[in-house]
Amino acid sequence: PPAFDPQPKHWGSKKLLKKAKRARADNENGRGEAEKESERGNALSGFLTTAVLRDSAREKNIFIHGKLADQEAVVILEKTPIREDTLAEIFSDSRLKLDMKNDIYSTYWLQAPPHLNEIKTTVVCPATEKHVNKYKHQESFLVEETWDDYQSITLPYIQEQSFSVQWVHNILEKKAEAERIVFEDPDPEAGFVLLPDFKWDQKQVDDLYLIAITHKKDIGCLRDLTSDHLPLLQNIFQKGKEAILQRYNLPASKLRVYLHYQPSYYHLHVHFTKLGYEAPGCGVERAHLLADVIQNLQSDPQYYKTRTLYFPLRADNGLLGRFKEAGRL
Ligand code: GTA
Repeated sequence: PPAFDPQPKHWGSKKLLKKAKRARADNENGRGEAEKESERGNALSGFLTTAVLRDSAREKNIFIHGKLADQEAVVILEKTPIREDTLAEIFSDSRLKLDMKNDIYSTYWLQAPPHLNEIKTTVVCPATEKHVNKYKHQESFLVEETWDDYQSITLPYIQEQSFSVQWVHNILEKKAEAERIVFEDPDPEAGFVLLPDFKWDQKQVDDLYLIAITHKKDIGCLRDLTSDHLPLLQNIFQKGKEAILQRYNLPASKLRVYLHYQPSYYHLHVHFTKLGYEAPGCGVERAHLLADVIQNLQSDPQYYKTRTLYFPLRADNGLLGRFKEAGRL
């Protein structure tokens, strides 16, 4: 396969490029901020660990709750995949310490050059209790939600309790991540912004993960969709796939394109991940293929306002408590 080039080859429009350049210059949350941050030194040096929320030897990550300058914070540390294009440098420029040798078998500790040994680090600060709970390892329960349940239990809960979507508005208004945008259709009705998900380090396409965020701000989730939204959904599907082919050389047959129900953030967005990469939340109990959503709405304009939907909730999710109180679990 061709070498993966993380530099943008294609932008949605010249206007977007100009806008992004402007944003880069004065953006408080975007790249400007990233540069200022690295000049300031290690912002995590004062981080005090309160508890390990979860860790996985197989996934090579750890989710930590702690305090950063007296504010609650969650820090996620994750080892990144070893890229084929770095192998030559790893073999030639590393230090190698023998661990053990037995007949034809030997193991070593290889100390790679620092730039090939980085840990992807995600910081949520200030973090709410809901963030802390979200990242804890917890038992899950499958919930069965009728349209009536949605209206009487789920909707009131998400109106009171859902995560802020300020980060989404920052992206749409080019106040953050403007330089990361891969494609934009600026149409206010059918338009969207396509950019790398913050779980993806963009260093290899094997775990490609982008999200398409709608310009329309009044669609929260699957339950709000009717056939009126077909032009929007078809536009995201078509142009999202085209942009990914052009930028990452990955055809539609290699993509898993889906929506989450329930999502964490109630502003409509579509996940584009590489087929074969087991992204968190890509299982059948949470992911709804965009192709299926489109067909369901074509055959019944009110499909998502009539069907019972199933989704998993973690043990201390407040919505699970509401379903229990209502005798629905
Ligand atoms: N570009 O600021 C952002 C941003 N935020 C705040 C969230 N996202 C962002 N993307 C950009 N900039 O895929 C992304 C999320 C997610 C999507 C929202 O927006 O990464 P959703 O509404 O359906 O919510 O999608 P979802 O999937 O529950 O959210 P999330 O955060 O991905 O959590 C699901 C599970 O993924 C977590 O429980 C955890 O198991 C795992 N996870 C989350 N973050 C990480 C991480 N950094 N590293 C490894 N695993 C993670």
